[in-house]
Amino acid sequence: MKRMVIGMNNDMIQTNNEYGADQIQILEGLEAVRKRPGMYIGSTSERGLHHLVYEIVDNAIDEALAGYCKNIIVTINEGNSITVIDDGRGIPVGINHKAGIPAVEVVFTILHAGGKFGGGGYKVSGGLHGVGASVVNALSDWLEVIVYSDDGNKYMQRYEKGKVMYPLKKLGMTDKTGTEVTFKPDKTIFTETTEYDYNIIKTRLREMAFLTKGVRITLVDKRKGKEQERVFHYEGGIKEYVQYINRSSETLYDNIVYCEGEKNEVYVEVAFQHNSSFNENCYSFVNNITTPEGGTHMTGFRNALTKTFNDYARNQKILKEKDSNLSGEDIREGLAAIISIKIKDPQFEGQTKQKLGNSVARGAVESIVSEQLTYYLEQNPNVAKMICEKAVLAQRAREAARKARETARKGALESMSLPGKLADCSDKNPKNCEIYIVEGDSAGGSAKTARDRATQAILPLRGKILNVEKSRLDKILVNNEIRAMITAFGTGISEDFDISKLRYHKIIIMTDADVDGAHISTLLLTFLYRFMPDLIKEGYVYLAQPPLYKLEKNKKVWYCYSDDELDNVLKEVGRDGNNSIQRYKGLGEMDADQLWDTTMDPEKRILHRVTINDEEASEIDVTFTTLMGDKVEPRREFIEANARFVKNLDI
Ligand code: 1YM
Repeated sequence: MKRMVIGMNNDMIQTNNEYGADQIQILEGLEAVRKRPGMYIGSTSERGLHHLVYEIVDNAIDEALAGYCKNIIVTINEGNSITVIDDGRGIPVGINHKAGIPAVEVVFTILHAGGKFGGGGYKVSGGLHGVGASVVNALSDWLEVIVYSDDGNKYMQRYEKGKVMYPLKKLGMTDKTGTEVTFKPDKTIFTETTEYDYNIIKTRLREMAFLTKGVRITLVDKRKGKEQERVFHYEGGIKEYVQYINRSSETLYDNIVYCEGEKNEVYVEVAFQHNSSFNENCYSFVNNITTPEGGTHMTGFRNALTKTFNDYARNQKILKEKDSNLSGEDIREGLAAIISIKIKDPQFEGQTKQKLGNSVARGAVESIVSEQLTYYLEQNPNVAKMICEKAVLAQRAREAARKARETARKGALESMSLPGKLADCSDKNPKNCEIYIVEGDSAGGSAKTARDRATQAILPLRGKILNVEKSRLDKILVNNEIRAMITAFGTGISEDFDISKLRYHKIIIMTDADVDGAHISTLLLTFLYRFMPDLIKEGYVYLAQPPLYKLEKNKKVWYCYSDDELDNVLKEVGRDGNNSIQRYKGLGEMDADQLWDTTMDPEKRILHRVTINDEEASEIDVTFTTLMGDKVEPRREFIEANARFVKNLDI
């Protein structure tokens, strides 16, 4: 088929673009993508649906990294199509020699390599030369691209299910440059949902903006009733990211330590700042993609940190000759850090391909951070001293915790001696067993009577448990309520944690539906999240849902778990004088039978599984810090903003 030649001649493309439209490797047709979408975007669930947006935004971000694009606008349109606009150079419109079609058409219709989708079909690198655009096109009901070309013309092409509808056409003149892509995901591919979630896109765009300093990303929701808009623009890049992570924490010092450099073709950027908490919040990225399992870049950073601070502490005599070295963990106590590297051919390892394997990254990060941090500490002795002093305290606490654990190991924490308050179940197969953590002795008593003794264990907790956001491990380990839980679970804690020893495959938190109950649930979840995160990640933790109301009429009983439900039942049975409505204030108001019927009977009860999404880990971390940490103002703001979910929490 003969193709129309439009716009610039080919020589111009060759000289204007280092990349050159020619070099795109043509591999296979888009049909392959439609047949096996999971291979290209991971899944066709809500996650895959959102992935389409990131693929197109990645191309605009690449243009920003190349220094040509300053603004990106992402719009969720009515009907859930997405528009992404950038003000870069515009995708080249000249003819690609090999394919005989305009480069922009190649970008959208020919599946090409670039290292993006390697090993097992996982995405392994940031948008390189529009690699993902053809995948988005293949999985869209329709897609339209408009190029505002620097030849003064506007060009457009439309595709349906990946197929070209007409040759690239000139739309007239323009005085701006850039690319505009609008696509509507194909609902025959995304069978679960085609509805976009503003908050999911917002979180990712914020992250992209932090990682690409200077770029201005606007998110607009135009859907009826959901109209809103946000702008993300950080001149400070990852330095501002660290500030953002620490926004709810007391920081140990004002500065944000920043290192940047390039070595062996690895571009490295690191920023960090300590806060007064005991948690480590380090997030690493490779080519703007998060690596939740870390890898060589993370190892390089940790090595540099440990070595540099130990050297400094020895030189300054903060560590005496007889003192042992600070451990990496001691130095990272309260650390918030971002490690972001750019590397040509990233290799990912591990089951989920989320761990960087290139050893060149370890050396590059280690050497750049060691060198620049050594200099920084010399220039900023006050900051250096604060970090060292905190690390020394952490070292002492770690030593105390080790002793506490050792004593405990001989005593209460040894799984042989279960806590006295625990009413254990008789079945010993963890798969069949569940443990109810119950607030208060009286509810605990009812639960013990109500339970199925074979499979349900009850552990009553007295009063509020220790707030682990405000204590180190040594303190935590001597707290009776916490020890009782650790012993009952059987898994041990922190470094000793071993999930294979878990004695119950359901850990069910059952608290009153009131202020104190919500607070206790949050304290318990904070403890589990900080010290036994795998329990949550593996899906073993649940929240029980006791009813809010009991409605009686003509000797019939209804339990209602929300105001809406009560309303519905009342509509059904009629609102008249024969109704008696009881509002439950606590679990203690129910007798054993009622507790069983409403909250514990596996056939009828409502359980909410507690989950963590890796991509949102940094948000969850801040949520716990906000709810349980030192600063009051962010807590008030958070609770106001999330009133629907935590309206019962006290501040
Ligand atoms: C809304 C999505 O795709 N922007 C975009 C893409 C490209 C360029 C500029 C670009 C790249 C290069 C040269 C180069 C792409 N071009 C190609 C290819 N926004 C969006 N903005 N000139 C323009 O990489 O050298 C692929 S992506 F292959 F045609 F050059």
